[in-house]
Amino acid sequence: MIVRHVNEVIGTEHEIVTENWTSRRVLLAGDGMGFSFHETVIAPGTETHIHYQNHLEAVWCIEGDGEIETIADGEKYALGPGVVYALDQHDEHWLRGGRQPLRVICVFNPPLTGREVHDESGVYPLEAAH
Ligand code: 9YT
Repeated sequence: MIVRHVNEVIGTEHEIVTENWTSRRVLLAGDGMGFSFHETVIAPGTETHIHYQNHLEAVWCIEGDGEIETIADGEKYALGPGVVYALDQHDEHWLRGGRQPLRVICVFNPPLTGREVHDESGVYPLEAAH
């Protein structure tokens, strides 16, 4: 069994800090679960273009606020505690931080290896170097 605390990830190579978000990747491909499991905090007032062409992602919002806009149809959805969204169609979207930091728990399939950051098209490569 694997038992970890998010504090073990903070400050390590498995905490990815960007201008728009911080991702603490607690379970990764190397753990052999078939998915990766992260805590992500979206910074207030930010806007990130995301298009996970190689991955499925489900997101559970825990605290804070924000918004997601699907680019194909321009639909906007308010994000806050209890909202869950799943990018089952590899949906290209804008992810926007609100007034407060938006803390979410995310699952990726296939699992991330640890160091992925969006490229200029909002994509994570299928396999990133460790
Ligand atoms: C919700 C979302 O996709 N945020 C971007 C970062 C991502 N969750 C990650 O790499 O953990």
